[in-house]
Amino acid sequence: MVRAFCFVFLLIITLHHATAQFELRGYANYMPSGCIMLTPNERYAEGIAYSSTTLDLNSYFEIEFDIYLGDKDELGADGITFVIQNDARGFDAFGTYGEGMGYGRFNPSFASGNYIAPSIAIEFDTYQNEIQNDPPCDHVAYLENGSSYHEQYWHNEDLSFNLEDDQMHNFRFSWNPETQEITVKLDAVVVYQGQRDLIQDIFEGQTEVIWGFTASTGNKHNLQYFCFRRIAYQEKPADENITYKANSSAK
Ligand SMILES: [Ca+2]
Ligand SMILES: [Ca+2]
Repeated sequence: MVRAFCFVFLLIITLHHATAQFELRGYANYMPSGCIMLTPNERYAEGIAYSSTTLDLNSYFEIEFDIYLGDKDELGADGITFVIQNDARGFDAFGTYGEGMGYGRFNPSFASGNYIAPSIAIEFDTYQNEIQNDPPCDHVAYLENGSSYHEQYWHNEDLSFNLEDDQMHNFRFSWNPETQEITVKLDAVVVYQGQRDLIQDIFEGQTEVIWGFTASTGNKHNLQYFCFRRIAYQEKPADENITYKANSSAK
């Protein structure tokens, strides 16, 4: 049993600190602080930053970063998305500006317009677009395949909920390949939890995927940026782990 416990310790999650490299597109740019600006405080801007290292969906991971969505509430827009994608355009994949937040389209039924797919995304939406079923306040929602429309959203049951408060907000996204569960936390509160077979139902069997952030502004605008904090990554359990489970149950 001692040996088994040692093996479990060897599986301790590997931490990668804030050294990730990003592919930048559009208005995205490094800031003196080391954070990455996605949009300046300007009209009709769009910026995208993808990690140059892909993720393996067979592995457990948790990604943590801080996001800044601006300091103008009524006059601010549009928000940031965290995206995981396998779009044929790779690091050049982008969506529509304005309410698309650089990820989706103005209307999911439109045949035209840029969007990122196959993909999933978490949006931090700071501007109400009724056609996307946005509530009148800022909110978080889970999106798929380049559609910005969402049936459900989280706004802390507060119709004055505001993310454009000139503060950093901590965001964590985790994926558990065993249970196929996605968990999203904003400022340590669970704001989304869902079960989805990402490999089969979204990425058509592909397990190596690109991840990063998109953002845009429209007629209204804010400075928007993110600061990468951490990836916790655990490789797929090896065969020895199965042996350990068998030993454990036989004791
Ligand atoms: Ca707001
Ligand atoms: Ca919106």
